[in-house]
Amino acid sequence: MSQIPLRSSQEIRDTVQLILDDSDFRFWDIHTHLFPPQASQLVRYGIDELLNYHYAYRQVLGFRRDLAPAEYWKLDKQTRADICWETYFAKPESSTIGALPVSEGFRAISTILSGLGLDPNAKDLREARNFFASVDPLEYHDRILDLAGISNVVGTNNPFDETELQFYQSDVPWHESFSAALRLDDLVLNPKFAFEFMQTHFQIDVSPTLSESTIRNAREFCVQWLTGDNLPKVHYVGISFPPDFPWQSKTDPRLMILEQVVIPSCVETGISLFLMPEPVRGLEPAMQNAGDYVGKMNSVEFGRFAQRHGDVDIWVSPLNFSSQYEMSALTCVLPHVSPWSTWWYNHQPGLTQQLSNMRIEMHGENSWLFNSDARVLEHLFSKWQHFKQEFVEISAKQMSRVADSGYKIDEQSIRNWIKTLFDPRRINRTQWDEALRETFKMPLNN
Ligand code: HDL
Ligand code: ZN
Repeated sequence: MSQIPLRSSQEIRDTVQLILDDSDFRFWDIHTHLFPPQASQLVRYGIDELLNYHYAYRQVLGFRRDLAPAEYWKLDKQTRADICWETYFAKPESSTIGALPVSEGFRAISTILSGLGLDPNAKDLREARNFFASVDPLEYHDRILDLAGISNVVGTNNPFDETELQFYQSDVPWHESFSAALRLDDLVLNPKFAFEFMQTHFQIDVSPTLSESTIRNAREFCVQWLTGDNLPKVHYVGISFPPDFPWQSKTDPRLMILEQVVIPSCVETGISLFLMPEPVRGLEPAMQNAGDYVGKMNSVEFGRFAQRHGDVDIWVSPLNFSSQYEMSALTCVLPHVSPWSTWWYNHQPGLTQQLSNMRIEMHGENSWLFNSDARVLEHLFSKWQHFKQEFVEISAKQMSRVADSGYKIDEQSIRNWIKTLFDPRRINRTQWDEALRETFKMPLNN
């Protein structure tokens, strides 16, 4: 690999592009909502899924005000997809109204179709539907991972979901690309439901009074899910929180469960915690999955909460863009807290640029820059493809600045830097500490 110093920003940009285009260079997608192709009842792919995803229909319902949501939902899935297509892709002749697939949600669909050799300019969905009807789910899964340049996919695995649980308790094998994240929103935010579920489905003795035995049994339940056989390797516990989550009210059952059940299970197993504050769930039920809004958390209270838990690695991804700045500041203060990627409303190229530059400039490598959050398989491809387009610009700019300062940048150092930013061992403290000890020879306290 070349160690000749790169000088011009064009040379640096070309080198970054070369590294990202290298087919041996594969990313881990560390937060998705995907399931292995074998779990057929949970897998979503194809044009009708894409056009019925909330990124797409929320826009149709915003632009096509002639369609009331209540009427829209009475239509079947294919008709809804056809409406989407007609509005954004089919370019009706003799019309002076011209919506384009310019938003991130629709550009993604154009990228996906082009990447699969289908025509995003087609007049209707016949060709696309025929194609998706003919794919073999297993082969297709691998094809999408190849297109996306992804080697490994981390799912989101909720033991309190009946359909998911059926799969976890079955003998159906997992695809080798998958590993897991334990999703515990129900346990923390809706303990009444979670405890009933634990009693009914696992015969575990737990009660809403949060007695000592309840805490102990719930903790055992978590440890069992983090280390047992139901899931492939679990990398972290994921939880989303409303903006007004009581980070300081020690008598609030939700905080008690988080601090007395979930966090001790993470500490015991050496598994990280991934927190997603600020969604306001179901503000507009008529919008279905697009009906969640965003609020603003109290970052100081969150910081004090995180400060109390230096024994667990905390990754945090607030939904409110403005809170991202506060989380970057927090990682400068609390080294066990790191900002993590973005989701939902922040998954836009302009915001990715802004946020990634801020993070790199403020705290170098101490964040995780991207995950897809894909629920429909093809989003893995469009989101990574679009991210990489932005990342070339981001890293070329940052590397050029370092080169301008007099520090020598070559292909190897850029490659190592990108690999470090996306090194999956970073998700887990124990693994990462080991990797760092192997690399840096300075004596450290164990
Ligand atoms: O709660 C989460 O994990 C989020 O990432 C949501 O799933 C996400 O915003 C979503 O609904 N994406 O489609
Ligand atoms: Zn998610």
